Amino acid sequence: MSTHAFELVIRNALVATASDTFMSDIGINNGVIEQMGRRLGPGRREIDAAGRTVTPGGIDSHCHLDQPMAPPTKMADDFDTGTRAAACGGTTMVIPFACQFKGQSLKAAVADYHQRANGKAHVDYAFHLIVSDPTPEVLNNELPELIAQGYSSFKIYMTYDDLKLNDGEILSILDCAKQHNALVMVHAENSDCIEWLTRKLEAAGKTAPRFHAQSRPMLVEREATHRAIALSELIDVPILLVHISGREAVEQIRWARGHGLNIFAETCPQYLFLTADDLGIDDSYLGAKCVCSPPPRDKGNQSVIWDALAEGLFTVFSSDHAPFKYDSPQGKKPDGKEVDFKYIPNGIPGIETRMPLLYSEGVLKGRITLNKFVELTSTNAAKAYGVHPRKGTIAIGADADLVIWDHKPVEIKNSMLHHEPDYTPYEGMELLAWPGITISAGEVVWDGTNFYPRKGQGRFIQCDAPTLLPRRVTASQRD
Ligand code: DUC
Ligand code: ZN
Ligand code: ZN
Repeated sequence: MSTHAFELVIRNALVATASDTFMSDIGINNGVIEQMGRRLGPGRREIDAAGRTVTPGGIDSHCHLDQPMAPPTKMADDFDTGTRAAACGGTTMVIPFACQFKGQSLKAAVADYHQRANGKAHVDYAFHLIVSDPTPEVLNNELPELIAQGYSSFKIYMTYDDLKLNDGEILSILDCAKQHNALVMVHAENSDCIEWLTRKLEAAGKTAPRFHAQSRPMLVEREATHRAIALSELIDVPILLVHISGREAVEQIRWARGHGLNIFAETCPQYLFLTADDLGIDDSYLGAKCVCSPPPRDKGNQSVIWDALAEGLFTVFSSDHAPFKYDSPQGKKPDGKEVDFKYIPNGIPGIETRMPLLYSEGVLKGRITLNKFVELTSTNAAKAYGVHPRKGTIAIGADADLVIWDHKPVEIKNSMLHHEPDYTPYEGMELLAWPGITISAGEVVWDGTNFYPRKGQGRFIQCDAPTLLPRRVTASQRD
């Protein structure tokens, strides 16, 4: 019989959850937190965390990995390299998207995405769905069955020709989500305005990467955000607005909340640390590196996003990691060419930098509390996507997914990151901290210097209904 009470004990941790900060040891067996308290029994392996903060592993609830794209474009990260980078940046669960092509069955999209993930992930994962073709079969049969099987969230688009839905289609999807207790994530930008502005810019010869930002001004996000809120109000179902970029959209969300509507929202690092100027580096094609949608705005909008994070307007902080190489015919230079902005693949890498950016610039610089950091990077995502309390907190019975933080100066360089893209938009930024140890299901997967692969050991996690709000019950069920 083993003389060890635990496979792993983390001693003297300053544990932070979304609500509390306290000193504790953490005793781990079989990948699960079995005991917490002071002076726990011995572990086969022990880590002394004295003087260091321990938070729940991050949940990156908006990232794109190996999502099928129209050739020549191809995402640079798959479930192997994407979850490797996630782990080294303190993220222990990812939720990328199984994307339905128009004309495709949703179940076929899910089956294909499982093939892509199978045997590759180093940390646990779940899938959101992207619904681009809400046929009666999808709405009446596929979605209800998939929700019951553990896919309880789906993203819909109000822009992008191959994905966008009209308002009637959006209403049908919201109604389905209401009936089956799922959460709809909305990409809110007005498609017709973007198309019209793009044509005007092209006619004026304004096709460099920096004009991407001018083709999608804040107004187009504000209008679509307002419309999405109205559609959700009409159906009386919560929605989560993704990648909110600045003041005008924040105002819409604040208005909705003020009127008692259950509107949730997400923002991302690019809206705190980049501006539209980053799309115009030297007025050269380099700006393509930061082309994403919605585009980064300006310093004033960055402040609005910081304030809204601190105040609790945002529910989750995700990366929207959409990984393309800059100098690649499959990436930002389709077929090897410097193309007009409208043909540049949208998205930037950020799965590894998301947690350290917010910890350093948010917590250590006094903009948000440590508990707010935990809520935004882990706990609320676990609740929104139905994996709490197994994920998203540090508690007896929860998965042992943890980050032990090192407070030390770190200059971000792409060469130290573990993703595949050949750049990071945050090159040269100086941070005050980095994950010193990441633990996934009780195993050290990153020790601050080395990555310890767990390829194929990352598990597919079925998602239950969201628990951000009390469960809806009818009057007869209540009485
Ligand atoms: N915008 C999206 O909506 N998804 C991926 C990347 C991006 O820029
Ligand atoms: Zn989007
Ligand atoms: Zn996205």
